[in-house]
Amino acid sequence: MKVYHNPVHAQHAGRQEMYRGRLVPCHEVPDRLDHVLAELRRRPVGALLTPTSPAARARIERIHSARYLDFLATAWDQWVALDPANAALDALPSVWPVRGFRADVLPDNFAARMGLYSFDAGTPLMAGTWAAAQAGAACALSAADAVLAGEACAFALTRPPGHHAGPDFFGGYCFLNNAALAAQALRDGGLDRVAVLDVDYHHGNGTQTIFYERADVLTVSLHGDPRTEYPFFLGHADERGTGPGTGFNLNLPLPRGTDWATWRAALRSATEAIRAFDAQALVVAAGLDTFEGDPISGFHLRSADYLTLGADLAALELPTVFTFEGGYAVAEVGVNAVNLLQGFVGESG
Ligand code: Q9C
Ligand code: ZN
Repeated sequence: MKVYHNPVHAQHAGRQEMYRGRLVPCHEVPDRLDHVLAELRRRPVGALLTPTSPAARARIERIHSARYLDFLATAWDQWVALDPANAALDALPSVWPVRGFRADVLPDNFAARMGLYSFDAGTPLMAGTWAAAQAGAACALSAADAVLAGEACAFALTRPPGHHAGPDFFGGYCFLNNAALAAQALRDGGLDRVAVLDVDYHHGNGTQTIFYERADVLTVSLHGDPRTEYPFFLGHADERGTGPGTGFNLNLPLPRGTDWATWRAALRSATEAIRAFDAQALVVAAGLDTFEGDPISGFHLRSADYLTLGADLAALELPTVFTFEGGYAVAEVGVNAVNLLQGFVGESG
């Protein structure tokens, strides 16, 4: 296994997110990735690498719109231009175009543009966000390229995470959709059918939206039921895809409190769908926030369960790219992530 880690991830370090009327400390912190790196140095599963080249804009545009990327690239400068004192603050959106508003007219106002390109007030943007997100995309693309070159599996160890980010929006701590970038890179590298399996606690709404009308990328997500769990407005079982994509999205929502036995039974439905699709490669959006100790989630998986999960995924016998998504029990996220990878590679390491 090749592990591509993001050397500039810590340039994205949000201070606060909006929660129940207050600004509270961010859950998605640089320490998360550092714990995974530290555990990988203790228990190596393969070579620790950094991407050899930056992510080409053309490869990112396979997933994200040009106007969204232009916005992300300039957002920090626009924020500071409003007031030089803003340089000491994170930018957070506070106004959104809901049903009936127009999304086609690009507003001059910066707050309006933040809202146009986002869906929550929990995802701060700061000076280093764009650099970190781009380097993360490079990790995802390098991991896909390694698999295309014959590697059995590769891990994109990056933050900010990606699975909530859509074609032209950020949210859920995500800016660029690393799993979607990897899946598209596998398609562009010549594979006809790619499956994305999202095991993060939260529904992978960005990935679902990106591929919703397509039959060449099967998207499957196991997650907390959106009736009660973030991101609330997508992730129901009746969302099966549309147009040519009909039948190529599978959501497996589970109630808060779900334990490993029930979760694993749903995983079996997911892997059966991936087999039936006859996928040629797999992208796993590897969130570790299904852990019993996660501070913002409600499933009860234990650290040892990630070893079994890794082995269950390996049983698909597909070339596999993992992307690092959620997981906010910071002290345990390293052990849990490396258990997943160790379970996947097995005794052979
Ligand atoms: N107080 C990922 O796991 N906020 N994103 C929930 C917590 C949003 C999670 C409220 C959670 C986003 C990649
Ligand atoms: Zn999550």
